[in-house]
Amino acid sequence: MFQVPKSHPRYESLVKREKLAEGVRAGITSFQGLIAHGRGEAFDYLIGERTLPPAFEATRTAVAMLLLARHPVLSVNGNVAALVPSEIVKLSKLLDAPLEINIFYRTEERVRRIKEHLLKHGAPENKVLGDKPDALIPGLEHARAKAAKEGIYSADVVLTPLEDGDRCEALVRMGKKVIAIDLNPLSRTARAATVTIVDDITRAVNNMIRLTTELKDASRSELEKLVENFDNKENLQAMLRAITERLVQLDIIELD
Ligand code: PTJ
Repeated sequence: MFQVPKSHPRYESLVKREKLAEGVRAGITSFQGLIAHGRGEAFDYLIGERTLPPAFEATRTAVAMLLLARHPVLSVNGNVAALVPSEIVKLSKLLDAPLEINIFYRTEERVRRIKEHLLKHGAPENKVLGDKPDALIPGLEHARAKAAKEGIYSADVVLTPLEDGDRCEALVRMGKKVIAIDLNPLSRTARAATVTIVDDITRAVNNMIRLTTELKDASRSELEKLVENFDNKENLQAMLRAITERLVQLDIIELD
């Protein structure tokens, strides 16, 4: 792996790129995953590479929803496995929610490698699903339809980081609550999800770990209140406003 000097002003961003490049070399991440990350980076530049208040509010709501869930499942793709393997395993343990490998550019070899990678990062074998799919999500014509009956297929709440809009919409049609993590507030996924966290996956998952620890002893009614008071459309609008206000303050654009 290329050693990024710690003193580099874009150290964190360059380390993420290295993790993804290493993910491709290890057969975990798809080549297309690099392009998807580049799109995310562009939005993160506009956001200011930090968690903005509406994103934090969405994260808190997402955690409340996961804590209230009967059967929560965390979906893992090639980018998630490369960028936040130990963090996603930690979150899965804190929430007692299984991980399910679900990838768009599916090959059985890549599924196997992602599974090995998650096990290496401490996931218990029986908490990693997706290598033996036995159900199909209705309405999808690509490999992301493949699901585990005891996993995403029967889940009531699904965390889907870096998702494509198709499956997000299909899961919502099945009556599930879908939590997306997507730096692009304009994406189809962001619009279709029940809760969209417009934040970088690394920051979002770390915030989720912290908030799960904070909220795990809260009463059901407190958690329900957090969920009821949240409106995804309003939150996305607040994110777009926050981005625009930031750019105006930087004197990059002028609004009439
Ligand atoms: O491993 P696979 O085969 O499942 O492939 C994974 C990718 C990401 C390639 C696949 O799901 C895909 O093509 O996704 P899309 O449709 O490009 O959507 C990815 C979304 O994630 C885009 O809207 C990006 O802006 C966003 N994104 C990219 N990097 C990050 C991100 N969001 C949060 N954190 C990031 N680091």
